[in-house]
Amino acid sequence: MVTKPRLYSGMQPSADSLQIGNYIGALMQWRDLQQTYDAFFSVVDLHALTQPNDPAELRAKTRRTAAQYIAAGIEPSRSTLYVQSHVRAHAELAWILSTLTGFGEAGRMTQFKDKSQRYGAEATSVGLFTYPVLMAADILLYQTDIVPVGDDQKQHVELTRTLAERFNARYGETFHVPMPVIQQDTARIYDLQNPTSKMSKSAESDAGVLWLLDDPKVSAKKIMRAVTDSEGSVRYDRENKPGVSNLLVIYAALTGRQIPAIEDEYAGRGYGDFKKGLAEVVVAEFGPVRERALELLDDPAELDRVLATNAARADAVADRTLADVYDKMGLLRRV
Ligand code: AQP
Repeated sequence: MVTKPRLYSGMQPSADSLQIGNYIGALMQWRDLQQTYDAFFSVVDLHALTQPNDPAELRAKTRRTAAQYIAAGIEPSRSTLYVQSHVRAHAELAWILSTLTGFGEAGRMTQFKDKSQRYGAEATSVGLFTYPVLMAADILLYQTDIVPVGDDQKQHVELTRTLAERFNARYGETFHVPMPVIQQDTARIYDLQNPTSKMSKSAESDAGVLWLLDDPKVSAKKIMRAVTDSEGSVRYDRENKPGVSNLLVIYAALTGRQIPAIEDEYAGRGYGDFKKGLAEVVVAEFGPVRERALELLDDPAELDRVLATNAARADAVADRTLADVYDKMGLLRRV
């Protein structure tokens, strides 16, 4: 049997719904990649704890995120789709790796610098500081070959590689050293009201975010109200026409068409027509995803069962790696 190369990726359950950036930038690619990779897709709830959470809400968001993975086409019988905290080895390996990470090394992570500045010293936890070490554990537990990530996570994958190489050099060949696969810039989606900022689950205003679980009428309304410019021509120019360019990128990503072909179709027509066309595309794509996600959420016991089966599959791989790590480091085996 030829074994497929392994892939690891995840998203935080930080909102009730995923947004179209998560769909285009991650889920659509995961859906394709699961055909050729032995894929592990996690709902990274332990990472979500680096921000304040209401316990009942976190539980609900975790289920909702998993349901949206499945509704978007991640097949839990093909890929290992699980909740991070269900696999205890993540937290255990994170501790081990933290003993190999330099304090200064962790302090150089730009995402920590950005986020800690945003939250302020009082709201910045040690967990936020060690977040990249937990991410390294996520990846290394599965002997991962590739990690598809956004540009902002590249530095964390570099740290993961460094830690794997350091461990291997100190204790002998143990970890596979993973490669980041950086999502292309064209897959980056911006806020509809503020088209120079990345669309984000934690955006301050809802008006610029297209949620996967939005009612279709709401999605259409948000698109009709998206910020454009006064030129009136449907033309891609990221620098001078960020709003229209963003809408073109969404249109192209969801239809698989090239941007110039879409520009041609709407040449000489106004933004109203273009937005109406895009709203139809978005509603046609999200409608079935939303319906399927809501169906899955209607039967939480069945969803939990699927997640448990997948967690057991993840456990089997993760436990093997962790046992090897403990052994190599000289931790006494329990008999
Ligand atoms: N706007 C975006 N365009 C393209 N891809 C995006 N992703 C997120 N936003 C966009 C991709 O979705 C995955 C989600 O990763 P995450 O949940 O760990 O956090 P994130 O990247 O920080 O996403 P959000 O939506 O902005 O969440 P919050 O607000 O919680 O921080 C990643 O693969 C990411 O590249």
